[in-house]
Amino acid sequence: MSLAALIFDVDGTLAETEELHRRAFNETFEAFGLPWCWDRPLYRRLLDVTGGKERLRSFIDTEVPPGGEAVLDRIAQLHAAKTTCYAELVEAGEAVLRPGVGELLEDARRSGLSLGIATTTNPANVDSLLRATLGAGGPRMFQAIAAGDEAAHKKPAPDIYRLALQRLGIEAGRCLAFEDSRNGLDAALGAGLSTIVTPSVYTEHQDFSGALEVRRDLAGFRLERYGAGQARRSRA
Ligand code: XBP
Ligand code: MG
Repeated sequence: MSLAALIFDVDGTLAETEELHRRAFNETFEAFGLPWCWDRPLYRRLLDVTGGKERLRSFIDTEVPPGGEAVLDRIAQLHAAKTTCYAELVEAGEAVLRPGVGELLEDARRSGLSLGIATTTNPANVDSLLRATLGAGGPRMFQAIAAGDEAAHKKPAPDIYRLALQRLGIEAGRCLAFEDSRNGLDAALGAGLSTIVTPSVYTEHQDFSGALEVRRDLAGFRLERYGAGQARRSRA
């Protein structure tokens, strides 16, 4: 069956953004007067929980940090402040597309494929990243964007990918997913999607059994190998 759409995860896949998220969390903790600082080893562990709000709650429950109890009923407020901080970092040009991503998006557009996004991060973060890396028209390159709390259950649940498929109006068998993490791979597989994995700095240690292919990055990725040409021919 010919390939009709590509669906991309965002954090770690389009760009190595988790370092910016970690910085945004730490700057927000400081702004809220919290004596917390997530270093890289701790953040790697915390990333097992997807969703910034859920990650914060899990940190408080499992690490029992000073002042944690008092934050539990202000998590949404703290997370909103973190999102603003993250947007400032992205808009300052701190995020760049990973190798091959820009070229693949352009190749997909030329091949007549639809483009989708299925991410745990919130819609505001998607918008700021796409504008910062692809220009003002970046968000419009994607026919379907499914993000954050739009899904009842976050990755590894398949909900966000099912929502992206529904918005694209294309069956899973004609799509290819791109992910960087085990949670993301499980979400995409759960939605019936063949998945290409490009591990990121925070996920390179993970097991990606079940992936169609695991590759260092998307440089030199050839759509023809996955049936894009058939899509082009079928549109001829
Ligand atoms: C990665 C996530 C997100 C980000 C932080 O999303 O799990 O929670 O770490 O963003 P994905 P928020 O890999 O699915 O793109 O604070 O907005 O959740
Ligand atoms: Mg990711």
